[in-house]
Amino acid sequence: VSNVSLPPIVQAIRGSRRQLARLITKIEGEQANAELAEIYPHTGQACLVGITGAPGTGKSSLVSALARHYRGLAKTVAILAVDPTSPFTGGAVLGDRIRMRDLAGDNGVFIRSMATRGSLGGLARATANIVRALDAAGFDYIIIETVGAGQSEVDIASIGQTIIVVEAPGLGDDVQAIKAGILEIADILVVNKADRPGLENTVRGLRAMLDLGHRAERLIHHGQLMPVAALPVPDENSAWQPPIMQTVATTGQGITELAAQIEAHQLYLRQSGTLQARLQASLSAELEECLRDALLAQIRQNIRAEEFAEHLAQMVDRQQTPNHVALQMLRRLTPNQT
Ligand SMILES: Nc1nc2c(ncn2[C@@H]2O[C@H](COP(=O)(O)OP(=O)(O)OP(=O)(O)O)[C@@H](O)[C@H]2O)c(=O)[nH]1
Ligand SMILES: [Mg+2]
Repeated sequence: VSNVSLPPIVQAIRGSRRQLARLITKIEGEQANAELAEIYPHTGQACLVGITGAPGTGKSSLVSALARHYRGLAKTVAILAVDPTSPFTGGAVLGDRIRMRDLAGDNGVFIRSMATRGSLGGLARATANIVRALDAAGFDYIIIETVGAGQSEVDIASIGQTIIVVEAPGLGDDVQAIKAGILEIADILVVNKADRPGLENTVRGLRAMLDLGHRAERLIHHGQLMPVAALPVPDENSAWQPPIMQTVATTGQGITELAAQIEAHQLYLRQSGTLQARLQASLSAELEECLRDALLAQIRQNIRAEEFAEHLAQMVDRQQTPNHVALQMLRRLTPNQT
């Protein structure tokens, strides 16, 4: 039976790569609220893996190796690169393209790079919504690559479930390359390029930093509108301890072990209730963001330019505080209230 008569969004959900690509382009470029509402009930199935770390540590190579591993298990994989320097964006050196080639021709793999500019509502929200599209399209694994968490515009920790932080030996001062903040979001630490000299130092340095820091359970830090069930606080013994794995992404060494740790972490997230708690926290934060946007849009619609200028003048003249003006504007939206 031909799919062609079905609505594009249904085709995307049922596996049309062309319609999926179109949907993603739409999400990137414009308001896609109707589409997002339609795919939303189909989300929540995929395993979301975030891969981050300093430039050149081998993130893309690792993504490819993991994707190959999952394909070997007959699982489907979507790869989202949120990184202008990534080989996935096409700025690849020849070697990278050759390594990608077997993935690119595979129907069970979908590779997409994010346009870093011009995303409506910001790159972070576009990324989260594209992950939803990939999720609805039924990919078993969605791997998101971002460069240098912490400085990145995209908060990978609030999008991914299992966060892998990649380090490599011989990148300047071994452990200095890793910022304390990035360790906090790591569920799994990978020392890639384990075939390179300096491996022992890097691993030792990472272990020392892990032992030093109390690893606070990852939280969504944005303000929260609604009371959200507190994240479960696991006792010392049952809490997840981020393992330090060693890989050679270019040969596949250590990839099976890494995949096993990803499974273990996913199991932990589910059994401890952490996955559910994080979902509540991030949805609550997203709702708050949506409310803020919608309210602002309504207020802008209701306030004429002259009126705004008047308010502005009053604030400048120190007659009215911004807070007072804001409340006045808000009252205009809800005239029934006193
Ligand atoms: N020796 C060695 N080289 C590796 C390994 N993994 C990746 N490389 C090489 O390191 C270089 C960078 O690899 P990428 O996978 O592009 O690294 P990346 O972290 O994605 O880089 P950016 O996206 O630019 O930040 C490439 O030339 C890879 O071939 C490894 O395990 N061992
Ligand atoms: Mg890369």
